Amino acid sequence: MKIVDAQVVVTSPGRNFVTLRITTDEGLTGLGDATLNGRELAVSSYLVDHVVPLLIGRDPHRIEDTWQYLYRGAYWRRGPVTMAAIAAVDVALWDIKAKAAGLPLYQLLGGASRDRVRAYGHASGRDIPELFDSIRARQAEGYQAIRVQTGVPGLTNVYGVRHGAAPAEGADRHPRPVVEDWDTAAYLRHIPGVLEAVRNEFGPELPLLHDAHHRLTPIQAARLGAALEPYDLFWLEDCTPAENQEGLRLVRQHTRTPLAIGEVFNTVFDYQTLVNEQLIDYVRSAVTHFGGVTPLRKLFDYAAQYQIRSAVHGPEDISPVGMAAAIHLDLAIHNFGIQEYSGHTAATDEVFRHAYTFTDGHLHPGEEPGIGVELDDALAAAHPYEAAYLPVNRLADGTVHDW
Ligand code: GCO
Ligand code: MG
Repeated sequence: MKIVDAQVVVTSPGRNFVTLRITTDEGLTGLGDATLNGRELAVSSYLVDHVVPLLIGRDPHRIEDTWQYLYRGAYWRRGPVTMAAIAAVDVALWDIKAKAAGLPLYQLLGGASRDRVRAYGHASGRDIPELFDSIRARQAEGYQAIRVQTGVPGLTNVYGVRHGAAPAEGADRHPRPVVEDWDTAAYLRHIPGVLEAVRNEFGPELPLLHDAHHRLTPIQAARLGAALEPYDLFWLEDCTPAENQEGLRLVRQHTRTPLAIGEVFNTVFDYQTLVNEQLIDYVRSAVTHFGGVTPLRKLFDYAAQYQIRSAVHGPEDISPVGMAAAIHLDLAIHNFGIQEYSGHTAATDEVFRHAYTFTDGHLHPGEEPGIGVELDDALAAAHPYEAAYLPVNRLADGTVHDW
């Protein structure tokens, strides 16, 4: 079998998605997600200008070899644009291989290690009553694990909380990033009381997660983790930016709140100290941003030696193609932890018809050969790209802060 064509489709059914479709001489096609929120066209160009010409004529079955060829062959390593592009190729080739075998992808990854995959959903509110309503709404949808985010008195915008028409955490369709405000001291004063109120209202059994979205220093994160211990979080996520992996030693020394990190990481090297020294409990990378199923499987196997579990990033900016690949992997690996899942708009689900299902708070990839996603080109074309950027944070004195 040979690759005869590869196309990049950029579509925006509510938000921008970048998809690679690889076609073989036997008529099999495979899809891969290359969406990088706010930098979509850079990945599209990387693929169209630099990768697609190299794919033509290659044997689609040689997934590991193609991965190494694209990673090592570029000379310039790592980085989100490169790794999202390689991820799209990797997933498209797995899709083709699984279709050629007539099997759903999870069967090629070793078969199911569980019957279904537990997902967590997002609840948020400007204040506690609104947050309670949001948690109840997620429970009504079936979610059995919930991430809680809340407004902070004195701040207009907080990560994960919707204000009017503005999206809670997505890239907004603006030609420039929207500016939001931030005050770490106000957040640290407010958030333990919120988690206490939620725990008291919803009881001891509901798994609760919280995302600090890279906004704290290690000592602030250490203090927050300790303050949240009585409320028994499933995890505290991205408590501090982790490019400086050693910073997590300080956090870990001071709290037994489980820690999850890694949605912005794109290679195993970003995790080495975190994993070797057991400084975290969950690895958060997405198939889409980590170079695909091939390297993410290796990361999970590495993490398993340290009893660290998976928690694949799954916000709305991972397309249904990236989500499907994640669910196949989740079903197959032994050290699965949890899968983030917020669903997509109805328009997105029409553009990307998928076999995976969400029932009683759990996902299943379905039994269609491949990853089980089809892209409707005509519908995709009806939703052209629109520039959209994630917000930036500024402190009261104007200093840029992590968003
Ligand atoms: C999460 C994340 C996301 C990011 C988004 C940025 O935990 O799901 O923090 O919502 O903010 O992926 O594009
Ligand atoms: Mg996050």
